[in-house]
Amino acid sequence: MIPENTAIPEVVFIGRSNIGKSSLINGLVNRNGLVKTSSKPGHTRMMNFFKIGDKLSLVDMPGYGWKSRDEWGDMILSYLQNRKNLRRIYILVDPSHGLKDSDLQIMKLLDGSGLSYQVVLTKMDRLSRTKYGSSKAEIEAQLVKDAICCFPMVLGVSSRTRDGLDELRAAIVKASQLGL
Ligand SMILES: Nc1nc2c(ncn2[C@@H]2O[C@H](COP(=O)(O)OP(=O)(O)OP(=O)(O)O)[C@@H](O)[C@H]2O)c(=O)[nH]1
Ligand SMILES: [Mg+2]
Repeated sequence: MIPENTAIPEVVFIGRSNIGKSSLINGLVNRNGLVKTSSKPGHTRMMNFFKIGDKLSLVDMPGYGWKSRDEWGDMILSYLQNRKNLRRIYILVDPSHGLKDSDLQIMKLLDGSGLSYQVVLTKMDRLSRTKYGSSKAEIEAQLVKDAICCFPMVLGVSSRTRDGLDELRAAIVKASQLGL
């Protein structure tokens, strides 16, 4: 169930199934097991809202590009387009695989609706520094070419090693204008 529009700022994490959305929310709030994760794609089936005190909501989404693309599109696009308190959309991308067609399709939809988003690369721990760096550069070049409403800075995280989480938290605070 989607809570009514509230005044509490919200940020949402979207991306393909198994990309690490739910793990990232656990990492950000420092509570493993708050959100259920799984090595099987398609684990999260509904939108889940996690309130951080009464200041901020982190929203977990079912993955796209796995079985339920149509359902995903209708339900989630209408949420993204109508949510007044939504401060940023984070699109999670695996740097081992790069941008997939499904990512580009979603970005096109967001561009078409004038919704801004920022790309976060997940599972950084799986790549060497060099491989991560070259994948990030390639993704950034593609975004400059193909994406319109993309926030220019690409962030990187590992929920496993906790690398990049502080930078992402700072970005969320800034995007949400929390002024903590
Ligand atoms: N190595 C590594 N594995 C990770 C990381 N984050 C998540 N994983 C693994 O990736 C798998 C999927 O993680 P989830 O967080 O459930 O992914 P999700 O995007 O929520 O997936 P759906 O709910 O199916 O859309 C799990 O086996 C996690 O343990 C990470 O930073 N590093
Ligand atoms: Mg999930």
